[in-house]
Amino acid sequence: MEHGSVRQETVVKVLVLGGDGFCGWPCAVNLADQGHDVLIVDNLSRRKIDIDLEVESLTPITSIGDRLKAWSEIGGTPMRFVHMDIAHEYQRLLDLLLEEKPDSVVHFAEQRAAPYSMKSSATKRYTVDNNVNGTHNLLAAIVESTLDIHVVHLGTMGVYGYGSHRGATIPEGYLKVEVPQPDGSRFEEEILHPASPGSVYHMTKTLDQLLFLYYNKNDQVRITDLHQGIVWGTNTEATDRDPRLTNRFDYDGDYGTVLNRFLMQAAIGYPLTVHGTGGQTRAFIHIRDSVRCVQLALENPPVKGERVKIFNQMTESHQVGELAKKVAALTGSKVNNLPNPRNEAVENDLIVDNRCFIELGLNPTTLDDGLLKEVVEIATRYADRCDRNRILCTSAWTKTQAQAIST
Ligand code: NAD
Ligand code: USQ
Repeated sequence: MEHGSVRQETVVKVLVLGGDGFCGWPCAVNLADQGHDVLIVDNLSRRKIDIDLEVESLTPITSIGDRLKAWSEIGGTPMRFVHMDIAHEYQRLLDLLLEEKPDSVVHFAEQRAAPYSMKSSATKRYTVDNNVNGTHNLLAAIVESTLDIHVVHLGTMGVYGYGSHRGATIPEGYLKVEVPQPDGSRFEEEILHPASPGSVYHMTKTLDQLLFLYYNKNDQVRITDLHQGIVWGTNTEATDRDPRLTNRFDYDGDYGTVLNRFLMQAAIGYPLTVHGTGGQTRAFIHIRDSVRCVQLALENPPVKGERVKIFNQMTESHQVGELAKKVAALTGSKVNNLPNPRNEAVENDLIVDNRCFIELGLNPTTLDDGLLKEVVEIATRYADRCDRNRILCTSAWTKTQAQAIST
């Protein structure tokens, strides 16, 4: 087998919704690399938002057409592409399902940046409309098609919230609770973990969860919801095979996520932008592991009638301030504690149960394995493409934060 990849014995047909994005593209490439029949569905809205925000991926990315051509030219199992807005083209989505009869759909197609979702009423409304409609259209279309399609959805660790969990371990989606009765008796129940979103974007993911719960209960739609942490890194072994396959690297104040931003900032000698004290603890996962987890989820679908499977898709937790210190120690960068544009807890604990993926064989890439390599190979190579004016986060959660960051 080329490049040492292992092909699955059964070829499955997979639609990858949002397959031109940061997580979706390497995931689609990986599935094609396993020999699966991959059809990418994307409305290219992420590329259009870059144009609106006047920013570009730090890495130069080619068009979706060139990406697919390059993949075929280097001998990859060809992938197809359909330009479609899943939130607003219901009939086309239904027709596509009926025509293609996929075994599975991986759903990445949402507006995923918390700061962008908090930028203005327009971006709040866009995020809710796009994400909730997109997910609902998919579920309604699956039911209308009468096909038994497994949905793998990319959710977020942020549905659990980042307040204090008082040292408790966050379970994989469901929480066992004891309900006290007036007569003093108690009964036990397993419920969806209470939602506590920290942005309009995160709120849409909590709404997605209810849509899944309902369609699973009412129509037995088979669903795996992956509660993913912050993804860092850029390429996978497969997207590294040709420069035209390179993945995007967002570093700007709206779409850049914290660790990749710190790595890029270190590469250009910009003081690391820690919001507040840096006491916020978050969950992280490398893009290589994210891709592998999606594959594992596809290979281990729930059976008909099983409740929604929820996996915590993360490999390690870190405090933002500690991460900055780690990157600074490796690179000699300065750390800058800035007023926080977000309305979030100054400090929180985060202990996460991620047994499901570990038991399925995930062998995590830790920060210590890949961090320096990432700084040197990507951020430094493309440092001259960075627009320093786009680094600071300017989307404020409320007027209070807007005032604080403007002074
Ligand atoms: P991204 O913005 O890079 O990719 C999303 C893709 O979906 C884009 O290509 C976009 O054009 C497409 N899209 C959006 N709305 C669409 C619509 N209505 N119809 C068709 N296509 C549409 O984001 P990403 O970082 O790849 O994230 C993918 C998913 O993973 C998101 O749902 C996100 O919430 C989740 N996630 C991401 C991270 C992370 O750190 N990047 C972490 C946890 C979860
Ligand atoms: N932060 C800084 N400095 C920065 C950028 C961010 O201190 O320059 C802080 C933020 O204030 C926040 C934390 O770092 O406390 C994480 O911010 P982020 O932008 O890296 O991550 P977030 O907004 O939570 O969103 C990202 C993805 C989203 C995904 C989520 C997973 O954009 O799609 O759902 O990570 S999670 O965080 O687990 O909810």
